[in-house]
Amino acid sequence: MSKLVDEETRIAALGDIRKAIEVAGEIGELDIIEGADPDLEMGALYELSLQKPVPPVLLFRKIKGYPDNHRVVVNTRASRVFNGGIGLDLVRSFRKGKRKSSEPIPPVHVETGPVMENVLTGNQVNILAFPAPKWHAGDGGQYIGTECMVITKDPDGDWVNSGTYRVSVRDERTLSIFIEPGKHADIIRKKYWARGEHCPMVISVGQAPALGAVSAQTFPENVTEFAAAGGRIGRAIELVKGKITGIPFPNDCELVYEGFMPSPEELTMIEGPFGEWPGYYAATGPEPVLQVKAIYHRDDPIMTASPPARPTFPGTYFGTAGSALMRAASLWDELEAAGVPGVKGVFKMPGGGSRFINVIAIEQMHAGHAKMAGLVAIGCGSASYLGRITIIVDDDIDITNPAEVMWAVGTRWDPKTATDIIDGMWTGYIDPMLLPERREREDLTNSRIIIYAVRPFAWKDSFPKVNQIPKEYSEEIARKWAGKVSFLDK
Ligand SMILES: Cc1cc2nc3c(=O)[nH]c(=O)nc-3n(C[C@H](O)[C@H](O)[C@H](O)COP(=O)(O)O)c2cc1C
Ligand SMILES: [Mn+2]
Repeated sequence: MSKLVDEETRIAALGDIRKAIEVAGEIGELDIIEGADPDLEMGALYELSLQKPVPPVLLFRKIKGYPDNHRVVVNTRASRVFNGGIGLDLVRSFRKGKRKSSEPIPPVHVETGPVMENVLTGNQVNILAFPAPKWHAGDGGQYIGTECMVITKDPDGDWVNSGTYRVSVRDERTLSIFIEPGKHADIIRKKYWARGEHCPMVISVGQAPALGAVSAQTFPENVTEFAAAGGRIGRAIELVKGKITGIPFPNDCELVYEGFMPSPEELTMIEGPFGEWPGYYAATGPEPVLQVKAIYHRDDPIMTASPPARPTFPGTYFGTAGSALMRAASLWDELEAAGVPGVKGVFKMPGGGSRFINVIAIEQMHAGHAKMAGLVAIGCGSASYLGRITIIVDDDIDITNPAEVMWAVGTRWDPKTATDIIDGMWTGYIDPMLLPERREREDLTNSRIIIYAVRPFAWKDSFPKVNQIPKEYSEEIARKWAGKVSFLDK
């Protein structure tokens, strides 16, 4: 982890967006940008920042056309406030059992909080008053929600779910939300619709980094993301209830919308297209909308944003806002929970974003071990949606280095005998390779390949030895010849 920020400060920043921005300033990782145009200019500046492997926090204020103190912040979670480098240690630090306080802490209900500084209802509701950037030229709308929380409550129980799903502005009182079929808010909203009711919903578009993180992460059904966030910051998230729907939301959110979502039979609007993280415009079509009945906001709200960019920018190697790293950690947790032994590392290959290319290093223990890891990886909860390639390698491979992974594929993989291709897996509309006939039939499935690039277990001990000067000897020789052989000093 970064040596710049101590653990206590980091946890405080994780629980408070304003603190996170302050810390970014203190360590020289904050750029305050005044006067940028929300129509494409902010998006271009953001994408430029992703050329840095660990991008700085960009805080936009005095946004053209909006009140000076309505601010937008990007890169908070991807910044050096939370990430010190780009190795496997970072993945480890995101893992469940490896955190200081990994036990969930249930949220508590309180009467009020800063989010109630302004309560707007009835004719006061005007979504257009808040800066909603058009991030990319091809976008069919202004997207106010990219690092947001869409909060719904199971009508059959206590489960309150928070998921990040993109949100765009339709008009003064209407928001579009794109929720892939099968995501938790989709499962919950359908329960209301089956009863002939509109789905009550709350959307926060500015909140603590910990809340953004858990909302983008896949937890099992019936698990409340707020409890997971509480565990990470070591204190209960404080919730207030929406005055119209009773749906709870954190009391220090920056800007919150509350309303109802009628069923698609009753009302839809065209959503998208939107420049998506795989690097394309794939999903667009009629989607249900949120009819906003109330807005709550702090006096000088900060909208958190994490607009998608193609996963070839260095800043996205952990996925936009750190998702690749987080999803690698979740996959690692789930492999172990499923009983796969000897997992030494899990990483997401640069270029594949947070989902397309999994790489798993194992210390092979028995026949069929690699297959066990591969099949669990493509089927488990956190990696099932929208995958493509899973590569299993031996643990002598540095899986954070794509050249090493490709070396294993090139030299330890027999395509004919060491491959599984499995069809009918869960994908979504944003998959650019969703086959056209499947897209038309709403058959949101794709196929996966598992590449077993490991020394075959049965003859691994007689597998050709690796040709490399041992690291210790190499270092010893480098020391010995330093100052005498010029390339060694360069
Ligand atoms: C920046 C960002 C944007 C996202 N946008 C969407 C989206 O528009 N639609 C969607 O279904 N999932 C989106 N996701 C993925 C979901 O947040 C993720 O699958 C999460 O697990 C959803 O919560 P749930 O598991 O409670 O359904 C996004 C993730 C991130 C990090
Ligand atoms: Mn969930």
